[in-house]
Amino acid sequence: MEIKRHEKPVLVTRSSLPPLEEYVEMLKPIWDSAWLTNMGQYHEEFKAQLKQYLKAENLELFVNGHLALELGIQALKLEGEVITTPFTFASTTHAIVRNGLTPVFCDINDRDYTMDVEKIESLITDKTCAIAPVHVYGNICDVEKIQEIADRHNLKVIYDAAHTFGETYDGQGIANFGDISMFSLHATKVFHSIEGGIVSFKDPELKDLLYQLKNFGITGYESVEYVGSNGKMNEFQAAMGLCNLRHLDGEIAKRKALVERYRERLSGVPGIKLCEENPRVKSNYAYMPVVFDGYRAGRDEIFAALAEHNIHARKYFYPCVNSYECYRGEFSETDTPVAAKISREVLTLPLFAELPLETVDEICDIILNLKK
Ligand code: T4K
Repeated sequence: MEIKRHEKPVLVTRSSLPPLEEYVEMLKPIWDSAWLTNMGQYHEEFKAQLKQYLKAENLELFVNGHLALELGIQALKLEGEVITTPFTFASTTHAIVRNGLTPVFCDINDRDYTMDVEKIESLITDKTCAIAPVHVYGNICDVEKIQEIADRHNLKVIYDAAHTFGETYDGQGIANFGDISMFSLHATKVFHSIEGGIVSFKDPELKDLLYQLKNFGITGYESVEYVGSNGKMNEFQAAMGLCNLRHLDGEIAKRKALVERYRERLSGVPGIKLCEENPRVKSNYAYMPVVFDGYRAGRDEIFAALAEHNIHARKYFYPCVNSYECYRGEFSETDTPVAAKISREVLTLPLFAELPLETVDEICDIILNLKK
């Protein structure tokens, strides 16, 4: 049967929104108090609820995920080299570089595309101060091995946990691993506050510093002790986060059903690789990455075939960070061959709570019916 072109574009994701009335109701107290930002009532309430949901003792809120990561790294007061992954969004590396630190790229494994822990130690030098892995697509890194290496070499561990809101590992909130973890609450994420970010941290002493760094480094009415930034989450964001949190479990359940359908249809097909599932992880079903390795059509052909039907997958994450224009001459993707290969073969398929199951079937049909 011929698959019709969609009239409206099917995009890689679509922000979940609460019922409009629910959000409008939340806005009334903001109007009454005229307190719009700078750590208002919703900010505090949101923080308290997030601690519960994430099963995390220590966390701070930020205006977006990137600034959260940048300021989280600043709070650790590091110098030197940070071992990180090139298979990520621009933010991870930029946050390192904007802190005056030097990224050192470690390759990824080809099972779940997180940092290859067997390759970390050979990259450690006397300048290394931290390891900054990414739980990419919500796939949890080998947190035990990474911590063991960090402990042995006295290094900090900074997780870019942008994709992992609400996930657990052996029942433990993922926020509890490493020295800090950053969660993105961007509109495109499983859970969002329009824009937003969280830093969870192990050392409770970081609490005041993180709070001050997101508020220009101000430490009192007449004192500014740090060169901080403006990273404050406003009340409209916090209100959106509070509303969305009420609906989150239902949203994740819908995503789960869609991912299961994708997996049912695409797994076991020669040339198509899906991420290995980790039974220790409770997933949030953030992304649907598919790798085409030796399939009868290449990644770019599949991308184009879907686009002909007005279905727009994305090439997250292509190109690798170590081949960006802004880092040209400094790094090379030939140093991380697995990341370079996967980034040329991966496509993230549309996935969002309101995506109809029939569209998942159409996407799979388009992929599976492609002629050579
Ligand atoms: N670390 C990692 C590993 C990350 O992936 C990210 C962000 C960060 C750090 C930094 O966190 P934030 O500072 O962003 O909190 C998107 C997101 O903007 C970005 O948050 C995300 N990663 C990245 C993977 O994806 P783009 O440039 O692809 O976004 P865009 O505008 O093309 O949107 C993608 C699709 O989302 C659209 O086709 C439709 C849908 N969409 C988009 C927006 C803006 C909506 O449904 N609603 C919206 O409001 O980066």
